[in-house]
Amino acid sequence: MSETTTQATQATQATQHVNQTVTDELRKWIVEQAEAGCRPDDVLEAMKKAGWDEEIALDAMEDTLRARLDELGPRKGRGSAAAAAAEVAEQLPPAVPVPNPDYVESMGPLVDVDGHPVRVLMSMAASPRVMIFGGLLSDEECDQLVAQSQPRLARSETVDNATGGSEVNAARTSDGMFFERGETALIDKIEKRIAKLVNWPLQNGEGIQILRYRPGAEYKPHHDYFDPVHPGTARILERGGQRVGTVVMYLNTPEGGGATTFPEVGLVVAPVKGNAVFFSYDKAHPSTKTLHGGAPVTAGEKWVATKWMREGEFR
Ligand code: PD2
Ligand code: ZN
Repeated sequence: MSETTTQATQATQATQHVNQTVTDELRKWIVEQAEAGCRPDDVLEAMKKAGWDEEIALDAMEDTLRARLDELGPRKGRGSAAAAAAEVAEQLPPAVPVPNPDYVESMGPLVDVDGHPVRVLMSMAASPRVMIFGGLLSDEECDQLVAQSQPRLARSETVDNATGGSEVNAARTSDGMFFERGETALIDKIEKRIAKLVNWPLQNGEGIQILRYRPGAEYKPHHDYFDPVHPGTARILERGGQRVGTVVMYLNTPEGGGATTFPEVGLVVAPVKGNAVFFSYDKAHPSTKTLHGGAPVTAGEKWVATKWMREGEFR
């Protein structure tokens, strides 16, 4: 371990907070490390060793060093803090094109998607990019999706990071199934509607997944993109590259609980039959702030249909 890393470890331990609150003391220490020429990777490692969550540590470094750069101004900002901040920024994967609905406020709240009216209930431009749609699916379409999927439900699996296969996971206590793309006339119609709404090729969509949550079931916060550091990811990316967008459609209105939450930004989306939440992520990185989860269902059942979109053709 280099000398700067040792210093970093000691200093981070001194400023550690079990509740992961980024204090002024920690920000001061991050700036000191950068200005002493400590590499951002070493600072991050030291913070992780001291018990900081990686995502919180990365965010704290980025925010602190960007703020320091602004404080120093354009000319003075060419010192070591600037270099360190640039290095943090450069470690981010490049941004890629993402699905994006054609919507501006001046259009009014109703968007016509091939004759099907969809209501824009909320639009957040970035960090995270999120839109909430009312009436993306009709009540009959929701009921049909539930009926068609029910006989094929099995305990949900999530991606096994080591192999790229799938495994049953305690973080996801729902039952689910996948439709093939275009498997039924209804699926085809809904997929075409989504492709048009979010301006993304039909061929880039994975097959729609249906999930049923019973009381107590939840989907703990996660990112929908595949983490590039996991060994199984390369295999998954062979089929169309990264995921770049998600549409979660609510097929019923649960009696209690079941909201879709974005805990980093305090956003809670109420599950309402026929409505949907859309979000996109232009890099496979927590800086997109797309960490999201399905809160526990407290009464009744919750049914959703999820459409994930890839960078390229999914086959
Ligand atoms: O059911 C949900 O609310 C939910 C939450 C988080 C679904 C997904 N993620 C998903 O299907 O990716
Ligand atoms: Zn998700």
